[in-house]
This record gives sequence, C-alpha cells and structure tokens, in this order.
Amino acid sequence: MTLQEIEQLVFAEIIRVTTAKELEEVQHTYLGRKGHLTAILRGLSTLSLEEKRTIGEQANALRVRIETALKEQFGKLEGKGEEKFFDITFPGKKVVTGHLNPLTLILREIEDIFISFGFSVVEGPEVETEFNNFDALNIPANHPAREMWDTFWLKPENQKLLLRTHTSPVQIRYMMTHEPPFRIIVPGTTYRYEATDARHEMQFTQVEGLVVGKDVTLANFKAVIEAFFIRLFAQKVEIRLRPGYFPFVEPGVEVDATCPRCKKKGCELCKFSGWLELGGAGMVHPNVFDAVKYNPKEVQGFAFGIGAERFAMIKYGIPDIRLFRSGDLRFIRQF
Ligand code: YSA
Repeated sequence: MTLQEIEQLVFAEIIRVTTAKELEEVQHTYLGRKGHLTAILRGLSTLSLEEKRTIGEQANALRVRIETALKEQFGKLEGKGEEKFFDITFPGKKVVTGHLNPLTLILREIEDIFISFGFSVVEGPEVETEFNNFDALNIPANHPAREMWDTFWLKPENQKLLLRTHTSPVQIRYMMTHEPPFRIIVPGTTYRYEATDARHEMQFTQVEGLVVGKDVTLANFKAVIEAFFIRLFAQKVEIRLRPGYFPFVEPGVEVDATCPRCKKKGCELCKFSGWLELGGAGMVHPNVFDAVKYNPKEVQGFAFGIGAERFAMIKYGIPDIRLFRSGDLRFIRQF
C-alpha cells in the first residue's frame, strides 16, 4: 500500500468503527508490527537518500495524524460495546456507616417526646456561677445541702465559677429572661467530683424540666412524667412519688417507676424491688421565684431532673455507665 492509499482508507475506517475492539484492529492493520505504515517506514532503508528524506517525513507525519485520530476515537468509544455482565448472586459490599452514641439516641427520643407535649428545648452553659448553681436555687453558702453536689470549682481563689453540678441553674437563667407561662426541658452535661462506678460518672447528662403558670400542680407533673415514661418504653407503667429533699422545691419528691423489664416482679435491673428511681422533682420553692423576681403568690410550677444515661441503660440494657464515654468502638457499633 502507498502512503496515499493508506491516507485515503485509514481515517474513514477510524471513524466508521463502533467499538474499541474494532478500533484496535484498525490500529493493528496500519501501525502494528506488520502494519501497512510500519512496512513503509521499515522499507525506508532501501531507498535513496533523497527519497528517504521526503517519504520518511511524509510517513512520520501521517503516523502522528493516525495516532491522534485513534486516540480521539478511543476516547469516544471508551466502554462502548463491552459486554456488561451483572452477577445478581454476587455478595454485596458492606457499606460502612457511623453509629450514634446511645446517649445521643436517648436524648433525641426524650426531646421528641417532650416537644410533642408542647415543651421547648433550652440549653445553658456548662461553666456556671455559684449564684445560679446554688444561691438562687435556695442553697446559700455553708448550707449543708451543698454537700449533695460534689463540686468542681474552677477558681478556688474566689470560688465563683464552677462546672455545673446539675441542669437546675438553667431554671434560673430562663426565668430571669422569660415570663410565664412556659414549659421547657433542658438537656445537658453535668459534672460531679465523685468516685465512679457502674452507675456513677464524674461527667454525666441530665434533663431538667420546668413548667410555670398560674395553676400548675404536682398532679400535672405526675401525669406528664407517666405519659413520658409510657412513650419512651412503649408500655404501661405506674409512677410513685416519695418524699425527697431538694432545697429548690417544696414539696420535693423522688420519682420511681415500675421496672419495665420485670414489670414489678423483681429483677437485677431494679435490684428485685420492682421499682426504678428516675430522678428528683417538686413544686418550685417560693425563694427561687423571689430570686428571679417572680411573684410566688401569682405563679406556681413544677420542676424535675432526670439522668439521661440512666434511661439509656434501662432502655438498651447497658450494664455500666462508664461505657458511654469510653470511646470503645465495640460498644458504639452495637447501636
Ligand atoms: C430535683 C428537683 C427539681 O425541682 C429539679 C431537679 C431536680 C434534680 C436535682 N437537680 C438533682 O441533680 N438531683 S440528683 O442529684 O438526684 O440527680 C438527678 C439524677 O441525675 C439522678 O437520679 C441520676 O439519674 C443522675 N445522676 C446524679 N449523679 C450522677 C447521676 N448519673 C450519673 N452519675 C452521677 N454521678
């Protein structure tokens, strides 16, 4: 084949083919070891010096143009005409996803339930003043009740700032800036300087509740906490209020619910008592209303504080509170 014949044929063939395999054949026909253009290039050595120069130049220029056209056409045909085989019996690839800490799960659930009851979710800072954490909650300095909350003081030299020991100081912050009536819950991290064990951590999570209005009663609280517990555990429970002491409420109560695992028969979870402690509650003390400049003769309200880890432990059967913040992936991957 002459250079002219090659030129006439090759570009038409390159454009005509419809699969990469066919294009490879065209490439092979012209540029392969025994290809038409390769033969001309190989034969150059037998030509005169003058012919070598002119034909050599033309042949090399043609080779470059053919290679460019091939490259372009390979790009267009990429993947076309290849056999597509999909084996539907082939095991799928496991998609690796992250996991939510059960604490996050329980907090989302608790918030959703209270929101559906008409509550708003409010937050407060973890670094608190002594006034909000204690004084305004009717726990003045030297009051023996301060010992109920083992405190991390941040500035021992003036003892004014601390890591909040409960979410109750957010009651003060909220009431100082809002007027009743309102219903709020306050989920948040709290800190206590105490020895850890399977049920106690230095860093844990509480959910505070506060409802203030004209005719709010402790009976309202009992109804709310019972409805909440039934929603969270999807079963009927009994709620029991026992007298309890918290300086910021009067009367104060400890709240128990019948054990959702054994249904009051007695099991390891409830230490064979049939009852689980949920937290503390009561009617807001008039001194607290005084501290936030509410008139205790005009408004009344209930408040409560529950431990979020405790609810997650009951709901998900978690045996040790220290697992929540252990960073152990074997634990997290179960949720
Ligand atoms: C009481 C009356 C109110 O009107 C409002 C709130 C309260 C609760 C009060 N502020 C309080 O902190 N009470 S408490 O010390 O008994 O804690 C409440 C819940 O937090 C406990 O029932 C427990 O579930 C959890 N808790 C307390 N210390 C803990 C802990 N969880 C884990 N580790 C600890 N160290």
